[in-house]
Amino acid sequence: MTQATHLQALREAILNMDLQGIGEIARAAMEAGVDPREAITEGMVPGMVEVGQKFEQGEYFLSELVVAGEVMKDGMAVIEPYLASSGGEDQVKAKAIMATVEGDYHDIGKNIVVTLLGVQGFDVIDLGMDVPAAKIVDEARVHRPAIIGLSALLSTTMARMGEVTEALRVAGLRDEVKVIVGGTPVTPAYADSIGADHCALNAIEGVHKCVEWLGNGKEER
Ligand code: B12
Repeated sequence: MTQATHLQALREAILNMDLQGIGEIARAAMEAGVDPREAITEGMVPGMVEVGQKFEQGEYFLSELVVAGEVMKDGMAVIEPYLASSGGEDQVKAKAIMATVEGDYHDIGKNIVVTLLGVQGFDVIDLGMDVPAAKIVDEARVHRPAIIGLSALLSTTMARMGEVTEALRVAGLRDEVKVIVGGTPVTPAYADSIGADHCALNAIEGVHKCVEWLGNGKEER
């Protein structure tokens, strides 16, 4: 099997909601030496994008979204240990808080970012999904992270990101953290409008930005 065939098999496992097969497909890809980051971003993520398109077209329903989400999580469970052993570049040492904003139950993308930040040496405090702005501020007060990462997948919940940056400002914490936002509806223009520091194109680009920030003076707190 070629690298491309493994990536295709991963994509199809998500698209066909192959809950039984994903473990074996992901294991086979890892054992064949497929790069774990590519297995996620070039294999499973495009599968999820297609699932979303089928949902939009009325071909898939909510039950399919749920199962596809489970397949993705099972695939991630197999791939994650390989990410850890493939190592980061220059390991950074800093705290990062990650959360999916209030009202939003999409956590697959956020979990990928949590994993990749961990691989890069960040001490990640994962607050989970459906997290109110006040909770994020409380945790920031306790942990004093260098970075706060926010995820939103719904155009309706994206607005909650602005509540977080505002609450951080009111709490006097905004100037001591970098805020990075991501998720499909989030645009650089929106990120600018709420005073976020960066809008991630995807998990890998976002994590690179976090590493770059640390190299540019945001030291461990
Ligand atoms: C799986 C899924 C679900 C699952 C979520 C399971 C879970 N545990 O996450 C379930 C079934 C729960 C679900 C529910 C709903 N969903 Co849904 N869902 C999806 C789907 C198919 C895939 C999302 C996903 O996981 N993608 C894969 C991951 C890896 O991609 P990602 O999240 O974008 O993350 C990547 C980047 O964006 C980035 N990233 C993300 N966040 C962050 C943050 C930072 C800091 C950084 C650096 C990077 C980063 O990194 C990731 C990797 O590169 C999308 C379709 C789509 N194409 O996005 C719809 C989609 C997001 N859902 C949608 C809808 C409408 C719903 C529901 C309202 C459906 C309903 N009628 O009830 C509910 C809402 C529930 C709620 N309150 O949140 C719409 C949203 C439309 C909109 N613009 O608002 C979409 C776009 C489907 C569609 N095309 O209509 N959903």
